[in-house]
Amino acid sequence: MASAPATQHQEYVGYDTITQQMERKFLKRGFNFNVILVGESGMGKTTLVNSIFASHLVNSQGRRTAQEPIRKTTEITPVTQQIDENGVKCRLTIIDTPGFGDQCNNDGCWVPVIKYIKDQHAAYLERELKPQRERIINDSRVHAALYFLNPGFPGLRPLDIEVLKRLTEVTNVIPVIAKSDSLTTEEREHYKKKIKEEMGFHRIQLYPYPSDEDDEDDRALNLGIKELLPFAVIGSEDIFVENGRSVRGRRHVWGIIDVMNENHCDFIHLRNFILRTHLSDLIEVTSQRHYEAFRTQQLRQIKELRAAQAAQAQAAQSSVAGGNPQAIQK
Ligand SMILES: Nc1nc2c(ncn2[C@@H]2O[C@H](COP(=O)(O)OP(=O)(O)O)[C@@H](O)[C@H]2O)c(=O)[nH]1
Ligand SMILES: [Mg+2]
Repeated sequence: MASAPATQHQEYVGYDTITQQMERKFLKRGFNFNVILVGESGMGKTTLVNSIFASHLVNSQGRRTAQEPIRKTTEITPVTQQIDENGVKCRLTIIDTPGFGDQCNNDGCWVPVIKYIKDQHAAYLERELKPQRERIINDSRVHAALYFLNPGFPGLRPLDIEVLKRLTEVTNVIPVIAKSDSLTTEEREHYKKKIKEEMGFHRIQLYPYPSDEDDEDDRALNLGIKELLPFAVIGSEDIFVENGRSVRGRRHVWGIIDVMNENHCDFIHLRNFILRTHLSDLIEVTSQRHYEAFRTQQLRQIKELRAAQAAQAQAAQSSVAGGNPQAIQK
């Protein structure tokens, strides 16, 4: 009777350390994260970003007191800062855009924003196609767009629909209801429901997108996020001490709204979503979905242009040859 084969002894070879090796490389290299802010001026864009990245930002630009004049962003302004958390270096670029809907005629007010996003894709493609390309291409591609909805209007305005349709084609859009402290709980829920329905009706495709790579946990997480959208947020750059506890909030005559309290608003969910659960995915999806679509379209156009030029050159050559019988005999 043949004896059973001895169980094979597996020697530890150590390839499981690849995650640590990658982590070391990543720590040294750091990463870029680029967020664009889109919405009307005075909607709390600057305040929200400063609230999200809190103490990490050196020069916060929001208004701190009611006396400060409102600063108007008249052109697209990217501001990059290197921030560091536990040795992980992030080159964070916040791209502020001129307020939407501020003009009597808002036709085409989204054009510079879309152009900016496409320009970053074009710059990346150009560097990628260089014969001697850099080992690590500086990534200025926009990884997320925070879209600020006005709390004074219950639903999507035609301008929002127009902008969101175009914006979702080029980047990961995260809609937020700005200054949601101005809404009652019922209004907030009604507003959210209505916006979700209208987004569905207009086929506005929001991030996160379903992926074949998603497992059960990813699906559950993304479903939870979709339920929350649009995030009803409150921003503040002020810290108060209440019952011996530091609170980031807004002081009103009746008390302090705690920005971090999930019973008050979705701020903490938005922050966790962007930074703790989906940061790497936002970067990856930008590259694999939005940039890839741009790249395919550009390369196809270049190919078509070259084919047209070649056909033109050939036609010109044969017409020259046609006019000169000697040329044919040769
Ligand atoms: N009530 C309320 N006011 C806010 C909120 N966020 C910002 N603000 C105030 O709105 C004003 C404009 O904010 P700012 O961040 O400069 O708006 P931006 O023009 O969109 O960048 C400032 O006075 C802020 O203090 C918020 O969530 N709720
Ligand atoms: Mg601002």
